[in-house]
Amino acid sequence: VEDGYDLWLRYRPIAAQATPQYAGRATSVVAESTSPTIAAAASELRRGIGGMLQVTPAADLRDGAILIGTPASSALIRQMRLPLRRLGNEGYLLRSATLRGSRITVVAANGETGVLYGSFALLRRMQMQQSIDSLDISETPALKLRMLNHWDNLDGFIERGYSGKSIWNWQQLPTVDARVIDYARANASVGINATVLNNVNANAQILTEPYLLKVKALAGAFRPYGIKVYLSARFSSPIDLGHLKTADPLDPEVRAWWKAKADEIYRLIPDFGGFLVKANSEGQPGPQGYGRNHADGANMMADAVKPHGGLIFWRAFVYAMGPDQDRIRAAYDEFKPLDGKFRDNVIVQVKNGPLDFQPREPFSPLFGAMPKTKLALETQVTREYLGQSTGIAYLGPMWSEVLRSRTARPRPTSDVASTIVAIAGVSNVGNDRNWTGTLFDQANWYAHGRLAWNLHADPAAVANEWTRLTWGNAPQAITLITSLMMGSREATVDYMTPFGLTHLMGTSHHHGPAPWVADLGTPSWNPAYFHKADATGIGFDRTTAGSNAADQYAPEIARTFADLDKVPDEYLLWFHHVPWSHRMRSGDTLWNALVARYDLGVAKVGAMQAQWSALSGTIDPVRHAQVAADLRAQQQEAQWWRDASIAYWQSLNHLPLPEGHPLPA
Ligand code: GCW
Repeated sequence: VEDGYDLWLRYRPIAAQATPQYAGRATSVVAESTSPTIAAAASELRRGIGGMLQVTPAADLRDGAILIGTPASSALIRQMRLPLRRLGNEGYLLRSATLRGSRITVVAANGETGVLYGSFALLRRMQMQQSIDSLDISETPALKLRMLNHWDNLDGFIERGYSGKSIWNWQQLPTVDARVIDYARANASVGINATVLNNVNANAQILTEPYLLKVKALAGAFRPYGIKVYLSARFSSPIDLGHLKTADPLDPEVRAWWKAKADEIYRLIPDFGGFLVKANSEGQPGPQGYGRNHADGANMMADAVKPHGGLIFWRAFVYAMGPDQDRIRAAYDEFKPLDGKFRDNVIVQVKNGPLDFQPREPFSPLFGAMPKTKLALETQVTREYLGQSTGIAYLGPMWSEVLRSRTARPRPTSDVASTIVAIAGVSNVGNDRNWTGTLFDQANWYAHGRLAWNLHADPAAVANEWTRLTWGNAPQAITLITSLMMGSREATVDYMTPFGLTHLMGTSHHHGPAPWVADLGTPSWNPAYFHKADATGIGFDRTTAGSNAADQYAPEIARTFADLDKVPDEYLLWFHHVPWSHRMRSGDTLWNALVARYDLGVAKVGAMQAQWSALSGTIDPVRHAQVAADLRAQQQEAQWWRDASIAYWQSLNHLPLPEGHPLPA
């Protein structure tokens, strides 16, 4: 049944007419080691080849064999003297060769995880029906840390999860179920090598022994797949777990408590990754409660895990909750002065934009501004602010836009990609049969991994790849689905928050429009705080005349953003407050352009529906119908956003609808 469980690892039989190129290929899988990772690689190859070619591969060296391994654990590989030196621990080499008279394919690496990654890469080629003759391919990951962050609570609820409940079955653990292994396979297939199991709004209980024993079981299940386990730690754990009266990071007892806790964890899980911490953010406890700063807190925990090689991911998601400050300035204002103050095993984790995972934000000015600090880019794979489980929004283009954004510092040519050591994506995985709620949300999990592996990957190429793995290789389907995906995120921007508008979603659940909300107790949660619209104009002035947040960027970038003549249209209302009559570069007034942009967003979703309809008959009916239903919901949602937004703006500006705008249905 096509229920989506297999994700992009479907390994369906390759149609007879496409099989000849694999005749005499993949006849055998040869592994000279039985280590868990090599065994996982060999078993994946057998499974994939069995599925696609409908044969059971042998295990000996023969014509058409696939030989996998590392020089350390395979004499055959060692003897081939392959050029592996530059490939690090996780890179791999795929090469066609002749060994002892047999024509074979070699999957070789320095580290066993590299062999696993190479095996997935070889399978991917076959899934895409590409030739596996004359191979000479080597790849290495751009970043060492390619992570998922689960916002899973211990009771199974997932904060901002739209695909069921947590796949961590805390009742059943430490017995590990098959799904956990399939999760690890999926991650390894796209190179994800770290996972934080629990919500950053953390429950201290995760650090108690009963839970740690369960965490140990998960770590054991993931280890063969090259995935390290991390935990979100609540800063007040020493108090919450009933041991101390304070969590002051400079208190010797507190420091000793964390050290002992780290020692306990590492006794159970010697390769434990470390902690992720949300501190002094949205009510979470943190060092500021004791008059200390973020570096004091992070360093104290870093010292505890340091002897074990552990890391601390310390989030920079902090903001003013009051009316007078510009909320988006906060992370930079607090963290920039701390550059150089963090231990070398601290990584400051910065959301892609200065606000909060909106459909479009400019990149966070912290990227490039803390050259003496390790930074991680945090993205949200789950679509909290982009429609959640409605319709399609492929986020590859968004992440790529961020990664390619020029920071112009520390070097003139720096971009965001060049300023980070890790990427962490807030996971969209839940226990829905298809893992991610909608089938197309699987693409976001996939793209997260592929872009973390190759920061400069073309998101269209990633979409193309995922499409072929997920929907098959029919040329018409590949073209249509890829193009549908590539336009889908921009469509959400157009119908939700065009021209730099932001944070207009419904209170707390963040689904659907609510630009009229202005009375929340926390001022910087109000949509009205962000759009600042009234009878005369709209937008947030972040130039020197306003909050001056533009000035947090490198001078050259700041000048562009702060200059009304230079700011890109997509950031206009993010940086400027302008009259409704403001002339856009197109010559239109802002009001007319805004209405047209909402219409465009709605039209784009209509076009996506038409593209999808054209595929009926090409795609299995069950999955086709599911996506068609998703897109119908998105059509309604797009109209809802457009009509509600326009009506609300009109209630302020009393301007007539421009000609050509369809009246609300
Ligand atoms: O986007 C906001 C979410 C919160 C989340 C917070 C964060 C985990 O609405 O649900 O809390 O960001 O990133 O800490």
